[in-house]
Amino acid sequence: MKVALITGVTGQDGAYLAEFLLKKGYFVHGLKRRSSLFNTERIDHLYQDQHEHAVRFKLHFGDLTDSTNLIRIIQETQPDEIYNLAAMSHVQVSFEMPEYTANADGIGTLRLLEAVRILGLEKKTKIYQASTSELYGLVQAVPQSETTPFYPRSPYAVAKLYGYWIMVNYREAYGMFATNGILFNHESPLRGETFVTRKITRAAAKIALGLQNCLYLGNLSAQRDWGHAKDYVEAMWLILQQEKAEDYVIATGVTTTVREFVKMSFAELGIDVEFSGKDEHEKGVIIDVDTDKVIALGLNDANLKLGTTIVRVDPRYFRPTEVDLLLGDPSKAKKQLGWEPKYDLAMLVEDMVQADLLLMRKDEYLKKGGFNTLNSFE
Ligand code: NDP
Ligand code: GDR
Repeated sequence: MKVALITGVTGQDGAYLAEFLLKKGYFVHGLKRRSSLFNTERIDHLYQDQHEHAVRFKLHFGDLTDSTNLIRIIQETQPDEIYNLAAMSHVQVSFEMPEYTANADGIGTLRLLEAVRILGLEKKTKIYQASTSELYGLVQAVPQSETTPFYPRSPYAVAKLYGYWIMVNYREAYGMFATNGILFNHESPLRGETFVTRKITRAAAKIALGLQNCLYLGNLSAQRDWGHAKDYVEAMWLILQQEKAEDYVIATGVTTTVREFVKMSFAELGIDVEFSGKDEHEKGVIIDVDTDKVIALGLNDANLKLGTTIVRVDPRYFRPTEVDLLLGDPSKAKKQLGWEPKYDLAMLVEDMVQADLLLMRKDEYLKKGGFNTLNSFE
């Protein structure tokens, strides 16, 4: 039985990848951080009590900032494949926590590679590094491929740049099977709530149900190449099944603005919106711009009126340095890995909006039933 170790198993990709590998018959070990509240919501359905079952899924407490812990876990688990998905993954937050981000996302990758080397597993263990389209940053050329130069635009991207190159270096220096998947944005109903797509689909569902009035966003003109996380975890696995360790761009080859994603999300709920046309991207100025207005109603007409402003821009969400345009060229992955995404953007939006609608219907039900979900210790 093949053995995999996934760092970041409690995150969006970790959850989909764990499920994918379990279905393929792997024994899956996951690294999870200690937290004061349960943080395994995304993988609870995969977990079985080891007192009652012969399990193939085990969790280990650990952290990418702790070398000795990583060495011990790798020694105990002797993985054939390591998927390094753990990271402080929020670009805007990395401006607030640059040192921690460098430590976890940059040096953390080095710690894993060194742990494998110290344990003499260089020839046994294949390693996948979660590299990112954020490496391209300031646009040099589009579409972005494996040969496009990098120009990172955030502490997150700079840390990931270190992670990328240390993988290449260990591959060349020690002959390790060390690979980078340069993945463009990928989303799902499991996406963290503060990334823009999930923020939009959650808010759209709430607004449609009358549970929220307005959605505040930053730069609506940013363009992203959005795919579905389910498709992207398959690519991670394919990358490690190759004869030779190489780096691959994983993307859809289609780019879309945040503004368009807003419109598609509301349209999924039967709500047509139009953009006011005002210039909302004015850095450093407090503006309250009417952007997307309801022009036609759908789902529940009682909750919305024609002409209501449902999206406003808040400069708080503008980034000190922005990545304006990402558009990937996945030709190499399609040709060499035989990778083909099953979801397009419309299917992704539908999946996310419908999942959030279901979630928000629970809140609506509680509200109608007279329950107050706010807690107090007094
Ligand atoms: P998430 O933010 O959903 O998950 C990140 C995971 O890393 C979580 O399990 C988190 O734990 C864990 N983690 C954070 N810091 C540490 C640490 N110091 N030690 C151990 N674990 C830690 O990210 P995604 O699933 O979306 O992304 C997976 C990886 O792919 C990340 O490395 C990300 O940077 C990269 N990536 C993501 C893309 C995307 O569009 N989703 C695109 C390209 C790259 P906890 O649950 O406790 O917070
Ligand atoms: P990104 O994703 O920075 O591309 O990083 P995010 O969804 O955070 O931002 C995408 C774009 O939307 C703009 N935006 C907003 N973003 C957020 N989060 N919140 C807002 O309110 C908002 N309004 C507009 C942003 O400015 C940006 O241009 C993600 C992460 O998963 C990384 O870990 C990964 O490496 C890259 O994708 C590829």
